[in-house]
Formats: sequence, C-alpha cells, structure tokens
Amino acid sequence: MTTQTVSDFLIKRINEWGLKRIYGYPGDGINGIIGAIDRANGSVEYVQVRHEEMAAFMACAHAKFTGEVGICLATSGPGAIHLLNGLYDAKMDHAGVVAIVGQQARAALGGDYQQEVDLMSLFKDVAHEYVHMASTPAQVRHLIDRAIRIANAERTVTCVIIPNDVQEMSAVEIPPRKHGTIHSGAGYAPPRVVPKDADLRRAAEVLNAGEKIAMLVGAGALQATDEVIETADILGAGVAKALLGKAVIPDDLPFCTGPIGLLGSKPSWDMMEQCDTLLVVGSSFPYSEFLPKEGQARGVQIDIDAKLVSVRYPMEVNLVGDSAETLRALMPLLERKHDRGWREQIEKGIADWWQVLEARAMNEAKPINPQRMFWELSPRLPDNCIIVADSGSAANWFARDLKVRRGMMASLSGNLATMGPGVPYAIAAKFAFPDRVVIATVGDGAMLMNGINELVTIANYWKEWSDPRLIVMVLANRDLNQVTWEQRVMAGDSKYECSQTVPSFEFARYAEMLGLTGIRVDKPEQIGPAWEQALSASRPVVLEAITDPEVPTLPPHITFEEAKKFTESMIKGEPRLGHMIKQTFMEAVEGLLPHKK
Ligand SMILES: Cc1ncc(C[n+]2csc(CCOP(=O)(O)OP(=O)(O)O)c2C)c(N)n1
Ligand SMILES: [Mg+2]
Repeated sequence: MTTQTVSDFLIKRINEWGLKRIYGYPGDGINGIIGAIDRANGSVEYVQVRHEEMAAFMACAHAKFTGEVGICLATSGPGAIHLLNGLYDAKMDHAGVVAIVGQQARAALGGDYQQEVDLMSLFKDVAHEYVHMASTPAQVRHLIDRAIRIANAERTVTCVIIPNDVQEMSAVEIPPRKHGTIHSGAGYAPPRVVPKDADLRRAAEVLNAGEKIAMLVGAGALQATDEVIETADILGAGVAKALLGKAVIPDDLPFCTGPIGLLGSKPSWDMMEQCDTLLVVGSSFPYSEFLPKEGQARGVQIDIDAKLVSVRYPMEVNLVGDSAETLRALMPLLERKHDRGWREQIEKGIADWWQVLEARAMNEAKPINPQRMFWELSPRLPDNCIIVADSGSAANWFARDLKVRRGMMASLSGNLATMGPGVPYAIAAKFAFPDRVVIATVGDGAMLMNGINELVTIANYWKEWSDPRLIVMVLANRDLNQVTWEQRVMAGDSKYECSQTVPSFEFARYAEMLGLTGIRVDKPEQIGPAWEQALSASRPVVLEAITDPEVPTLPPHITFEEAKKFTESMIKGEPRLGHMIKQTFMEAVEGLLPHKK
C-alpha cells in the first residue's frame, strides 16, 4: 500500500498504544475504518457483536478486567445511539473506554442528511471529558492520542467522531511544523499518588483513637488486597465490600463481613451500626443509610479521585491517593489494637451469617431455590475464574453467597445497575483471558433483553478460546424478580403480572440449537451434578435453572417502614400469596435462629 488513509493511520496508532482489540458493528459511517482493520492483517482484532450497546459493555468489561482502555466502534446515527447505555455503564463504574464513531461526510453536515445525528451533543454528557470530531486528517493523531490517554488517566469514557469522508482521505501522520498544528505523542503511565505526610498522620490519629473500626472497600481497592488485609489486621477491623469490590479480599476471611447495602449482609449492617470509626478505601458505595449515622463515627477515606471523597459520609480526613500506596504509607503510623474484642464480635457475627446463608440456600422452594445455585457453585469455583452478574436477583446471590477466592475477578454493572451486561461482560472476559473459566449469572429478563442474542456471538467465537469454558447460568423464574420484590417491599405494591411476568423461553434448548451445551435443572438434587458437568464441559454451557420467584431478595434487615408496606402488599392480594408468605417467613426465621449443626 502506498498511500495510507486516515483510517489506516488510526488503526496503526491504536496499535502503538498497545491496544489490540476493537468491539464493533459496521455501517456506512465507518466503512473506511472497517476497511483499515481488514488491511491491518490482525494487528488489531475485530470482534463482531450483535448490537452496539453490547460492544460498549464489552469494551467496559475489557477495561474492568485488564486495566487497559477498551475500544468500541459504531457507525453514525443509529449505531452511535445504540452505544450509549454501555458507555454510561463504563463511565459510572470508572472504566476507561474510547468510543470511535463514524459521521456523515463533512459537506452534508447541517443538511438534515440521512443518518445525520448531532453526535457532539449526543456524546457530550457521557464523554464530556473528551469528545471531538475530526474535520481534517491532521487532527486524527492528537484526537486518538488524547482520547486514549484521557480515558486511561481519568478512568472515563472518551469519544472520537470521524466523518466518513475524512476516514478515506490520505493520512497526515506528521502535521506540518507551523503555527496552529498539534504534535502529540502516545503512551501513558499512571503516576504514583500518595497523600502528604501530615495528612497521613492526621488519618493515623483518627484510626489510632478508634476502638471499633469498620472498613469499607470498593473497586478502587482491587489492587490492594494485601494492604487491605494487613490494615484490617492492625486495626482489628472488619471489612465490608461494595459490590464492585467483591474481589478485593477473599470471602472466607473470618473478618470479611461481605456485601453491604440492599444486597448486603447482616454482619456488614451490624458493623456499620456499631462502629466508632469508618475507613473507606476506593469506594463510593451510594447508600448512606447503610453507613454509620452522621456523628456516630469518625471517618477516613482513601480515594484516587478527589471528586469522590466525603460524598457519602462527612469524613474527618480525606486522603487522595492510590489505595495500595496510601495504605502502605499509612500502616507504619498505625498502632496495633491490642483489645481484639470488637474484631471477635464481628467474626462471630460473620460465622453465624454464613450459617444463615446456608440455611436460606437449602430451604425448600418451588422448584429450585435460586440461592442454592450460587451456594453449590461456591466451593466448585475454579481457581482464577472470572464471575459476572447481571442486574436482577442474581446480583443479590452473587454478592452474598459466592465465596470469591484470591486470584478470581468479579464484576457487574455497579453504579448504573443496568440490565444486560452479564453475557457481554463474560464474552469480553473470555477474549481478554481465554485460558480462564468465565461464569455469568443472569436473569431470564436480561437474557431475553439481549443475552440470547449475544449467545450467538459466543457460538461464533468460542472455538478461538484456548479454554472453551464459559457458563451462562440463567435464573429462569419467569419474573422480573428483583423489581417485583422492590415493588412489594419499597412501594407496598403486589405483583403486577402484566409488567412483571416474563414469557417462558427454553434457554437450554436454544443453546443446543446454537451448538452449545444446554443443561436444564428443575430439582435441587440436580444442581451439584449440573455444575460439575458445566465446569468440565468442552464447550460453552447455558445452565438453565428453573427457580422460584417467591424467594425474597430482602435487604439484610428490613426497616419497620418497609415491613409495613410489605404487609400491605400482601393484604392487597398476591397471585401466590400462601406460598410467598411461607417462603418469606422461612427466610426471616433463618435470619433469627442460631444455627446449630
Ligand atoms: C435497562 C434496565 N431496565 C430496567 C431495569 C430495572 N430492573 C432491575 S432488575 C430488573 C429485573 C430483572 O429481571 P431478570 O433479568 O429476570 O432477573 P430476576 O430479578 O428475575 O432474577 C429490572 C426490570 C434496569 N436495571 N435496567
Ligand atoms: Mg427473572
């Protein structure tokens, strides 16, 4: 090739940044770029998805699981619009994603042209840190350099819009050396960010003065496992984990109180109710009512992003810094708590809670108790596996019942809490780590929203993965269950069948039709063997579990107000009232009784 186009240069530059994969969907707004990817002979891998939103979810998951920037590509107009929800997911969970989108030819813009959408305005919110359109080839080098660097450094979404005529023009690799040109370079290395000594000392004073210390860790602490464990040990603290921080520390540590919030655990709730000091590391967990009451505890927060400190609880000391580095700098200033009473109390609560969870999981249900699907998976989780959950009741059981160990990764849509990322996240995890087992836990509503379509993508690509094991476990409860329970508990409304009941769909048979393995379980005794079969399969598996929608996804403690509304909803009439009351009662009793084997 003698003349390289703007698009050829774009792909070359992405390569120079060390990025090797693009999730996309074609259209005439990006023909130039697709052609360049083809000409690049595999230097960048193009993954074809079923819908642009899925490409954005995959780019997001790529960023979450690898720490690299994820890239998604869509055509002008409809393709660009489809990206949005996945991009918001990335933005809100602080995953670095670059969206590259096409646009109509420059000469047509402003002419009410076919597929002409004001993309600058469309992306101005989600990509406000950096969204620009190339109007001439000499711009492309710095647009892509800056989009990638800013996405990486700010852990956010950026967007480069390239009109289709610009894509086909001759590249200007080196802009002329004259007034009004930009000469950018590639590369980014994250800095070492540590707070000032005086602030570390102030934080240590607060933590040393406390007697009952609660820690809360989130996604920002994923690279600080050892430091979190060591700090908790010095402080005699318990550690609660926000959803996105599920993999920060192993769940079987005796002082890990597990999840917090509506999907949380009783030990996390008790710890936050009773602590006198709160140390938050890398989390902006949203619900303040699950944190100590204002004034109850003195607070210290560590976060790399100054915008996120002291937004959920008024902290006495805010340390802006990298979690691991900051904890390492802080630890020598901390005094080991000699009275371990607080820690022992927390550990006792945790041990009891695990028994409650086991009893809840083993409760009878019609036909399968969804918690048992997770409970039985837990001890069978392969080393280094990657687990994802969709938004829905699965997120509760993912958070509570799965015992994540060291080396595993786990994620979901934390802040946007959108339905739909389960299967695409799993696909991106497989592309990033083809040798690791990936397990997605997804509701039937989310599967029917988009999951069954992305199963086609799995069928299309699985033979390329060195270990083909990808398991999509579907909670087939014929219900939009998470919301059904929210409507009962939070609004006091009974189930509105018209909005909540999901049509039946044979997920396992559909998987078989696609050439995958389909397993269907509708008896509790089939659960263990089904997981064994799925985890030793030689191709991706859809494990369809016929689960009971009347198993409550109640928060760890229900407030009086919620309980009252819940009772009202039951009185107003529920389709399966008798069974539901029994199931809820069993759950409540399991939470109260001491469990003796
Ligand atoms: C895109 C989107 N639409 C709607 C919601 C609200 N919502 C949250 S969970 C849920 C129900 C999910 O149903 P399903 O996937 O079947 O899982 P289940 O709770 O039944 O296990 C809904 C409708 C959402 N979070 N995202
Ligand atoms: Mg459902």
